Amino acid sequence: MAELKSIDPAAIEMLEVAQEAGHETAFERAERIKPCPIGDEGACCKICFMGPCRLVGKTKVGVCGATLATVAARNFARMVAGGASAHSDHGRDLAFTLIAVAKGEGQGYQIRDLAKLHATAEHMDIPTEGRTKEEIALDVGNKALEQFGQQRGEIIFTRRATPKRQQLWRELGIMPRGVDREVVETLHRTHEGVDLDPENILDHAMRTSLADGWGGSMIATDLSDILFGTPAPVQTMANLGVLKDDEVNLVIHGHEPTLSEMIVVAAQDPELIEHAKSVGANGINLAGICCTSNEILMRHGIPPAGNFLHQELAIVTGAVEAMVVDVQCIMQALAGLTQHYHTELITTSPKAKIPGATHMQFDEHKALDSAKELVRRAIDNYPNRGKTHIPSYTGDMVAGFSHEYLGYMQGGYYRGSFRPLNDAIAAGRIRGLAGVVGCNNARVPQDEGIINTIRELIANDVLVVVTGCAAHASGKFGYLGPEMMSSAGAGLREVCEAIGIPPVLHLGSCVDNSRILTVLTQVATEGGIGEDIDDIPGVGICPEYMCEKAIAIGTYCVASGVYTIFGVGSPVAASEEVTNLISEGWEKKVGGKMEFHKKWEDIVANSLEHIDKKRADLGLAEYDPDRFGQSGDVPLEAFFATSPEERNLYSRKAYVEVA
Ligand code: XCC
Repeated sequence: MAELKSIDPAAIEMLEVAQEAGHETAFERAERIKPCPIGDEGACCKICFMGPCRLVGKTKVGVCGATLATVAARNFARMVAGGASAHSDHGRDLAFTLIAVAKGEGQGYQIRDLAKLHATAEHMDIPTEGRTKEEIALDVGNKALEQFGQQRGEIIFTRRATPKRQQLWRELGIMPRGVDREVVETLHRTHEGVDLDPENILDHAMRTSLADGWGGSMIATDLSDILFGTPAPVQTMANLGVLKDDEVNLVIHGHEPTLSEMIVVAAQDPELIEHAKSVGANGINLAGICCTSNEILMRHGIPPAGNFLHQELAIVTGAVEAMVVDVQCIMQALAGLTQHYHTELITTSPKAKIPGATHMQFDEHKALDSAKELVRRAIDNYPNRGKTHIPSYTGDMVAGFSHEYLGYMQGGYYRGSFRPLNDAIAAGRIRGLAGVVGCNNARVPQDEGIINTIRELIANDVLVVVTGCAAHASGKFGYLGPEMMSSAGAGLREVCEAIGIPPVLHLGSCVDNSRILTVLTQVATEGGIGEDIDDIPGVGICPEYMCEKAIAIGTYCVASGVYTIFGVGSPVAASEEVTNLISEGWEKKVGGKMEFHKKWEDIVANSLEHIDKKRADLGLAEYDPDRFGQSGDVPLEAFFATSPEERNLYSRKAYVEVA
């Protein structure tokens, strides 16, 4: 019954292959292991050893007297802290890398985007006049590091939010002070017998999430752009069909761009390519899974082999010589599964080892050497390859829409603005905006919620931005290609044609959800559709969430003013009080609210209703699907007829101008 597990034909095909071979994947395990009905809804407290207390039936409080609302709120806050830690630790590592590069100790790396370095320095009050890029980068790296350990004051990038929003955070006492401080305080408050007021716990969850979105994640995005280049449109393909039968396939999986960037360089090394040929392969083929994939996709057009639930399926093709992983979203099952294939699973982070995998620790000071070693290892494994089965599915896609590029597309490098977008929203050509982000979850059919939601939204003239595994899903189904223009509503289509963008824009990895915060703030400050994020006719959607990071992202979106809807089910469903606190309660406080709707139809309906309500609140023209006709021309085709160099004009130009 593979059909019910995924709507992706490549996944269905590979599940059958796995079944025939007698190998179990997450899809089957999810069927076999039913979720614990108590923990599932947030009603289990295992914070102390008088428990675990299960607050069901007649049991209204735990041994210590903790109520269901307190327990559910604590569980929720701990998820936020877990997610915020993951994103932020990633940001911290990039700060260390930037510092190493500034000191000339980062082998193989360089500062790629000077414009972004200068812009970031400016945001941090770091002088740039008459200083070398290394001097500036060292200060930026150190300032970024300070944000983690800072004990008082405000995380520096929160000043990128609208003045109104900053003021609100201060008044509510949820302005984040330092990344590590907020996370530690969450763990303290939710320790046995500390903060027992659900509302107070949840307020601090917002503060912690803001330290992620406007802190750790934003630092990760900015420093990655400085080091590896700010993305601009790239064309490629997505899905398991990008694996090659006659080449060495190296799949990079996880989240951090540091090592993968170097692997991209190493894979082009003529000596290594020669070596690949010497073992009988036609070349070296890189592909990605999860967000490491998004990082090298956005900047180099390296094709994604798929999203979260594709990691095991990639191994089952028998065509992967090495799967190199760093941190986050890596299933332990890979270790067992690779035992049945020639694939070598290689862990690279001291923070993330897997029993049964080969560990080759990555050192950013010897990055290129480490990367070459990994590529060589994959090549050496090619002769061990047995029977392969690569499904032939791929989707054509465009990625690489940084917020800088969006500004550029709407007015050029010097006059980049969000005016055209705001005008289109005000006029009703674009009904509203939606971010569709996040994971796959083996408890729901893979990609079903993501794809159906996006399809309905663009048909209803909602411009969609995507990140993370939702972006991979979009790519696999061709939703990121120019052809999708024809599936958009007439008004949206007109705008996309005029600006030259597809109706679904890939903004990057999960930490790059910080780009969405920046875009929304720019839209709000541009004027014409309100003055803060919660005025904008827009929604955030995570149809198939599975991890704590998604909850952290959702919470910082809400605290920034976004109506945020999750699919799958609610982790606080057991407590009506908490359910209300994070929806109506948070809406009263911060203008955004969090809801969970299992069916994608309900997600779409609630999104459109909210967008129309915001339009009405702003006094904008009522949305009318028939007002705008189809113009018939497709300038995007002209866009794709240009050379990749021309399309990368912005990055190149920025580099040249500032240098
Ligand atoms: Fe992981 Fe970022 Fe979720 Fe995909 S989307 S399953 S977090 S890779 Ni963020």
